Amino acid sequence: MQTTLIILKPDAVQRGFAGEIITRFEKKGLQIVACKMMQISDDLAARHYEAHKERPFYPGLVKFMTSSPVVVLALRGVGAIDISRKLMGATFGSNADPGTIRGDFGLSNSFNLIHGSDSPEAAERELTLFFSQSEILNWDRAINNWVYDMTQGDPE
Ligand code: 3AN
Repeated sequence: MQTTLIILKPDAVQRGFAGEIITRFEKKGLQIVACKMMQISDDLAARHYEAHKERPFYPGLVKFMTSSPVVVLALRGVGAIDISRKLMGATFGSNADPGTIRGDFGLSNSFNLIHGSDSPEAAERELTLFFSQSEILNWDRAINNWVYDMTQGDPE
């Protein structure tokens, strides 16, 4: 099982899409193991986006991410990182495929609704930035035996 960090960005929250976006992940079968609303500080945004700090879009990105509350989630499942990014679609709504979150809900080339970790290393780093250990709940989900084929022991 992988756990990934998802951020519903200020535009998603302001436009009232938080519920619909979370529903897409739930319907797919990913398990919510942490969820909270928060306002990202300048310091947290800087740490989260440190890989991009020399990029021309960095100041605008930090301003956007700190401008209004976000909803952060930890989602768990087999292949959760890649599955989440497929559900999100290409980076900007202008060229994301219909059927994806970014393709269906946005058209901007800077406001793009959602962040998802792009590798297991990024997920580990980002989960630690946004959640304390006690905020991630390792709960047994009753529907697991129907989301996954568990007949061989491992989730398939
Ligand atoms: P993704 O979120 O699809 O992994 P990346 O890793 O290419 O996209 O970019 C990281 C973040 O930087 C994106 N979430 C996006 O919001 C922002 N970003 C990338 N390119 C631009 C740009 N040209 N203008 C504004 N923001 C950008």
